[in-house]
Amino acid sequence: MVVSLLLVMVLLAGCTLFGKKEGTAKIAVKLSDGTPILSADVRLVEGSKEITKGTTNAQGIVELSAKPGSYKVEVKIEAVNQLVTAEDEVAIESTKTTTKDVVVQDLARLDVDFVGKYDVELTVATAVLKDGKDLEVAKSDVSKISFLLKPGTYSIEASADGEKVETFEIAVTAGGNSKKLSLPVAVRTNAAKGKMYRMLKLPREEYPDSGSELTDGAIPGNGFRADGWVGTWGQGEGQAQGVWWQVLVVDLGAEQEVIETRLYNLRSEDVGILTIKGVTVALSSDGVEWEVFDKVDYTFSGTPEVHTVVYELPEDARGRFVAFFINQSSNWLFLGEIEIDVAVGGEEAVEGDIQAIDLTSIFEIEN
Ligand SMILES: [Ca+2]
Repeated sequence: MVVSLLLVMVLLAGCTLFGKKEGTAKIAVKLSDGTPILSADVRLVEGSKEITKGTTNAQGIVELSAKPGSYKVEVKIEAVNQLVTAEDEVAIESTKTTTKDVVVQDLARLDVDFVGKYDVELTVATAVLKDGKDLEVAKSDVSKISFLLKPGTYSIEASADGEKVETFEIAVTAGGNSKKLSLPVAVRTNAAKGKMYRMLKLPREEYPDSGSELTDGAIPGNGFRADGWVGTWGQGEGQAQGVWWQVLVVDLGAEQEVIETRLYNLRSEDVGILTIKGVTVALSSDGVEWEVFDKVDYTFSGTPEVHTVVYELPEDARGRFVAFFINQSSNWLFLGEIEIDVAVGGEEAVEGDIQAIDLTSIFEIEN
């Protein structure tokens, strides 16, 4: 008992007499303009012996503890295509935190943000950094990229949808460099979902519309008895024998850049339900003035029952109301869903009322 108590006293005394308590070096690794350097490896070295090490955090800071004394600070940074090093010194005092900035000269950080049409953040399929010589660093599926590199002139080749490749020349100076690179690519969304629509020829009793079947986001299954098919008859007043059609209009709620429409329709040949023969699309911002685009014929291939009739609008076509003139192959038209892709970020508020639209006047209907 006495012996162990003595031992404790000796140990306590030893601490204060022979070993001083540790202190901390708070080391900030920066570029010449103060931009923090993340993920830099930092070592405290005494003579040639490594005492402790760490990696800088998102603020470019690492805290290293060691006994009081003077140390060499060694910094290693993985830059593009090369390892960059820097050295400095720090004096650590017992129980204190010493702040030390290590500034790395002649190094740059390049932060790139990709945006598409309407400044919407874009994920590029590939971004390739080049320096005009042998350097080539590719990154895939990114919306933001960051490089640590030597100051100089670089180029970035970006492709967003596989087809559109743009090359940007970038002058990079020592310190932080932020660039926003804009690609002529729209981010798409189906704006018809949940929206109101009207059709000229109302659904038949047997295949009714709850009022939202065509924009509820659900595509019905095969067979005319499957849930969600809205059946209308193409026959109507004033029509020539053997010509069947329907007029439909969707209210997107705001003016949009319309890229593509898709009409899901049923072909069940044995019961006389055939695919759409052709579609004409018209756009309007107020529901009164219409821009009518060219008719697109649909030729079905294969045997699937559910067909998708795709209509691509010319570039920069805009409207709040999207009208369809549907040429049918037979008297029956079974529609299950309407999708209208618009460019995200391009909406603009406009006045209009879908109920006030005269559905018979949009297209020059041949009687
Ligand atoms: Ca549906």
